[in-house]
Amino acid sequence: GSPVTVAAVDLGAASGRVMTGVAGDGVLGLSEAARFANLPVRAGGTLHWDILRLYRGVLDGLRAAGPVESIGVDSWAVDYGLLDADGRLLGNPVHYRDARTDGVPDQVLGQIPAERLYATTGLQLQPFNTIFQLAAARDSAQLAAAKTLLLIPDLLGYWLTGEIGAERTNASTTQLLDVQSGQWSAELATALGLPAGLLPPIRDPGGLIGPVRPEAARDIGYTAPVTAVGSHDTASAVVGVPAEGENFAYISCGTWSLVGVELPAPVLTADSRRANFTNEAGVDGTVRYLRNVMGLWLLQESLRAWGDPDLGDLLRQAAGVPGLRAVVDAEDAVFLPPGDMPSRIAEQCVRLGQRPPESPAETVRCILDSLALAHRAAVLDAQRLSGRAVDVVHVVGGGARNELLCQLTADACDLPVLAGPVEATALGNVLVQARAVGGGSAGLADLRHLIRTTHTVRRYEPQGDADRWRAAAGRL
Ligand code: LFR
Repeated sequence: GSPVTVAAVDLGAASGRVMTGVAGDGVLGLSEAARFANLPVRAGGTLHWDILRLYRGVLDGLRAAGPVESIGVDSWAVDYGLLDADGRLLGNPVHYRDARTDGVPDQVLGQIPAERLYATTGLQLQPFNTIFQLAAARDSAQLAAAKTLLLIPDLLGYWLTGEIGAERTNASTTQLLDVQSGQWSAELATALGLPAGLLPPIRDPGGLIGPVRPEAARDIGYTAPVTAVGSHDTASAVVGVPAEGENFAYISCGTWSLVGVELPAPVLTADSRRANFTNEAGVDGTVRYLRNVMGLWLLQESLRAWGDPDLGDLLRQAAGVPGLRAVVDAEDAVFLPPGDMPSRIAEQCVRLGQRPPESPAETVRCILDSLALAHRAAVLDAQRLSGRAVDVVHVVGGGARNELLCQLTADACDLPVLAGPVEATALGNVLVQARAVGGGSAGLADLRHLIRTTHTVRRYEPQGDADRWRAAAGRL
């Protein structure tokens, strides 16, 4: 059909952006209407998201992007706001990196065995999963007063439209959704003692959430339908992977590296559980079979500790540091909380019997080698556990810009890496909206074909010595 113009709101852990997208037959373009910082705030001993500040950024961004024919919102996963019986927000959403879940997973697993939890939800164990955040808040006055839980994109969608719901891809990250039925698990909600009806009805990507309500329409300067997209940013990013066929792995590389394959059905074996692979819901009924790797967070948090020196310079120096001198386990939860990252990295190097990096350049090299090594492990495990063979690794997101990381990933995986687009998440968001508004019947393969014909990717051939990477993996 003729091209449609939509706005994609994409909130990341460090910044939010509103992109204007134009999509139609043979056409796919994206331009940035607004970008704003996302600065978490520690108050009263708790690390919060500044959600009203973010909503302000969304409204201003939509005004700059519009008028458009549809609006779609995606963000990071697992975090939520609680509404009271009047539909008012009860407090600021808590950041998934807050310490309130320390020790909580073990308590919950004492009540619900890990095997049972995996069979029900298919989800990886991460301390910050919504189920554990709710368990941490079990006896709070706030939860007692709560009538509705809304994940971050659903909360913004509610403010924009007045409509309540839980978009499926993001709901699947809570560890409260039944992977077989695709509905909330009554068993888990009861085990957690959640108020009845706290979890709103599930809605699918591509559906209409509702029109922008008059109050918000005044703020943005127009009205438009808000369309459900893959509201988990990683789900939209996977839509935005310009892959051909099915024998590909993807790395959605930003604050996190999400590494895995796309499958038609979940893998729920004991081996899969032990490898901490997750079966998150993808767009169009797919399964995002992947593992979380700590990602560029290791780098971002190190830069912060060093007073934000120039990243380009550091990366150039890091390229000159001999590789694989020291590596850390980029899936280790010690790296999860904010705080002094270079020290944590050095400590782990020492604990593993390696000489720790001394300069920032050496630390950056250690981080990139370690990420490449973790990418390798997850790509190998995904293939072994799912039976899906992989002949290429797509890197999308901000990490696709990092040439050294892309080359090291190709070397470590011993596979070609196709890097880009950087804005895969926004593209996935735009494409699902455009399909919904345009009434088309395109499948994911068609959407990806459109990305391939309108965007360039950069190819990295493996050049490393596979045995060296295998040996380095043995050190962890
Ligand atoms: C990436 C991401 C990951 C999720 C983490 C926490 O932005 O959404 O997929 O595990 O953030 O929500």
